[in-house]
Amino acid sequence: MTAPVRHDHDVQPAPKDRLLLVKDPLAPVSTDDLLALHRKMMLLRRVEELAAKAYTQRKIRGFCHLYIGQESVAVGAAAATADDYWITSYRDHGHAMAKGTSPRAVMAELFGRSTGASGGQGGSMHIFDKSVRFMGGYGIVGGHVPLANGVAWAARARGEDRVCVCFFGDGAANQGAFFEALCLAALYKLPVVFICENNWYAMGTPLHRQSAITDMSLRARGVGMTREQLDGWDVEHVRQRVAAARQHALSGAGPVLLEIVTYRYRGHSMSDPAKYRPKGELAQQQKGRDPIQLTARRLQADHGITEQSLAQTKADVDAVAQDAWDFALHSPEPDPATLYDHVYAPQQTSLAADTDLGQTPSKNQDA
Ligand SMILES: Cc1ncc(C[n+]2csc(CCOP(=O)(O)OP(=O)(O)O)c2C)c(N)n1
Ligand SMILES: [Mg+2]
Repeated sequence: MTAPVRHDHDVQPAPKDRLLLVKDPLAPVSTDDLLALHRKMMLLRRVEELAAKAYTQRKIRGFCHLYIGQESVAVGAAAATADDYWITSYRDHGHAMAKGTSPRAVMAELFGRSTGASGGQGGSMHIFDKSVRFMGGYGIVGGHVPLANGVAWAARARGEDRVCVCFFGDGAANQGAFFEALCLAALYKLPVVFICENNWYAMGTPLHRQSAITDMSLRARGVGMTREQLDGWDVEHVRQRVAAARQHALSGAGPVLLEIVTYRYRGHSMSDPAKYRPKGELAQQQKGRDPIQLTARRLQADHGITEQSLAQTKADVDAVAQDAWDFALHSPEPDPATLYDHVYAPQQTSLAADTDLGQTPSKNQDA
């Protein structure tokens, strides 16, 4: 008996819910590794506390979105994807440092100095560091999600054993480009790990007022993508589940959407006093679920680390952050002659030389 012919217009059953089944692929974290994760989270926080101070002193201008409270997500993810590509939104200082960009290069970028990661021409929202495969922060909500597909496509085409990790917010998961990118990524089984950092708010709008469903990982279901929702306050747990998602995506089984639930302590940006939060919500989060406190308690209880040693780590981190401030402050501003650099790609690329691209369009092409 031959199989029934399937016509494209036949009604198909809804895609099955594909949950991420890969078990924790990494060995449990050692004391040294946990100390390193703890230190990195503290560094992200301290650099951003200084950035907030610099902003109020008008040393940093323009937009400035802080990542304070969410550190366990980027730091845990970095421990599982050290050699992979990353791309993110405007809330990018923590991501860049977690991926390996130096605090000096981040702070100098915030100060608009030529020694910054993007030569001082990007600022807070546009840190970029190819040397650590950090493919940038982007200001258009959801706009970078399709770019993640391109990065992953290129990595696969070159035969690299790498995924693209794409971070975005709960608000971005309601944007059109996000849906289109998810659809194509699933269709082409691209090696992307999409990470929705659900920090409960998009600017001042709480999640339940942006979306009829509040489990954002369900966005994967309609396109047949594998998904998982997890709490993001425990850096060790984030590390394990991002490693699982990476393994799945690299196996050829297709991309994964991880929704990692977290919380931001500051306003949306430096100009937002965050008056929309219910009373007591922030204090409750800081007291019960702070990722840095959680790791500190674990280091003491399960790894025999003393309070004195943790205090020393804090002093070391404070010094590194202060050094970044001093470096930024004493760095030169970009040369005005470079103002228009990097706005457009150079016209004469090898591609342009081989094709019609880059040639002046004829009158007919103009029409
Ligand atoms: C296409 C687009 N629409 C609106 C904005 C204005 N805007 C900037 S951030 C933001 C909220 C995004 O929230 P979310 O995705 O949850 O990220 P979070 O800021 O919480 O990290 C909005 C609406 C924008 N930058 N781009
Ligand atoms: Mg949000």
